Amino acid sequence: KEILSNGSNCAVMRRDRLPSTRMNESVNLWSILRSNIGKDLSKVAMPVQLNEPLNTLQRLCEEVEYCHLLDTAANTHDPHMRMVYIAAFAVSAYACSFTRAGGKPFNPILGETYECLRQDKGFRFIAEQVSHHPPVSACHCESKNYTFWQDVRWKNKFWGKSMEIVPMGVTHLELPGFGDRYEWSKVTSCIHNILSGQRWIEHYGEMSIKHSTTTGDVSHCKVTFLKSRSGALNANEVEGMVTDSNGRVIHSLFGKWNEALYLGKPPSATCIWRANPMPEDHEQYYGFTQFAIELNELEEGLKALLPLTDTRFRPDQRLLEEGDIAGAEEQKERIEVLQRERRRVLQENNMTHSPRFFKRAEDDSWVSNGTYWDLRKDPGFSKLEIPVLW
Ligand code: PIF
Repeated sequence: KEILSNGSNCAVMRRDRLPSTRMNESVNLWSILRSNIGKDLSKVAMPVQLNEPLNTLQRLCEEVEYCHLLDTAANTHDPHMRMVYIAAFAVSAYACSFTRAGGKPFNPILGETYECLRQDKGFRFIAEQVSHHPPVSACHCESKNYTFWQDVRWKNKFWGKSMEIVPMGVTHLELPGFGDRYEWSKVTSCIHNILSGQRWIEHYGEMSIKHSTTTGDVSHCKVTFLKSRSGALNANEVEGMVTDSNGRVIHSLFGKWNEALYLGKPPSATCIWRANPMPEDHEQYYGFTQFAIELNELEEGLKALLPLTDTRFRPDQRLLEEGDIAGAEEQKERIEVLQRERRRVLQENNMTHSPRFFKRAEDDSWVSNGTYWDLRKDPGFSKLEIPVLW
């Protein structure tokens, strides 16, 4: 186990296992879906048993697991090679989903926050649930080499045997060293066999990564996530093309979003990114990667530093992590009632909720208001008035 500092100047050992395995699901999802036909499923409270012990804010943090690709990009002078690393990073965000079709993340409570400070990886990440209906999660991740931010909202389409998740929102990245800005959007995800059989996840569609600098457009990368033909060997394949400002192809990429991405053409291709090996017994532990296992860990030194709105303090998610399904369900319902109560009070007073750490940008996206880490340092969240969410 690696020994790391968590920002409180105390060394921590990161856990390599969740406290409890996943219990067998005994939910009749069909009866829930059947009684909600035509309804927006994000407005239906689902049984906690369908969840994994992580929430959408933490799922956004998982997208930066392979941030070393951004560090490499930030140290690469050739703009087209920089784009290759950015494309690999954008693809790598999907790797963890391969083993995760079995459960859905917790839907964060409005105002719930999550921080992840990884000095070993050189970044600090914050996220906040900025809207409840529709659910919108915003995040901001910074390091000396890059700034990464996005807000995510999903549209669900239930097709009977499968469910399509269509993401909305733009992912942004800046490399201050070069004055580079990149923007892309996510592809469609589909959970197959939603009601019976082995669930599996597929991603398909085109991701267009636009690169711009203050001097104008420099390059572009189109990454295609291929739909698998049934029984074919092409599952999870991706193909990419980096083009210059004249549309000329400079680099080609190929690989699988769950395994690796290569630059060039076989057989003389170079591996740009490879997914980390999975922990032993991961099937019993929600299919979590090592990075995912660490996300909800509440180390001793961290407790006093976090705002009480941090996901790590959310009791239903913690109880599920510990294997107490009945306790988790009871808490989930209690917390949802509290949230409805707060919503009612706001409505009665003709007020709307304002996120604490994010603000609307001109293009309607959510960006950090830059206050989180300053407040954490001085006066410290324990000295501030923090809303009680649970
Ligand atoms: C509750 O969220 P759930 C509902 O929003 C409910 O309307 C609300 O009450 P209110 C509760 O307070 C909420 O807790 C429902 C929904 C949430 C998402 C978006 O957690 C991410 O009970 C979806 O869940 C990603 O879930 C899915 O939406 C990736 O979290 C797999 O729609 C869904 C998911 C559909 C089920 C998929 C099952 C896969 C195994 O009174 O305030 O309205």
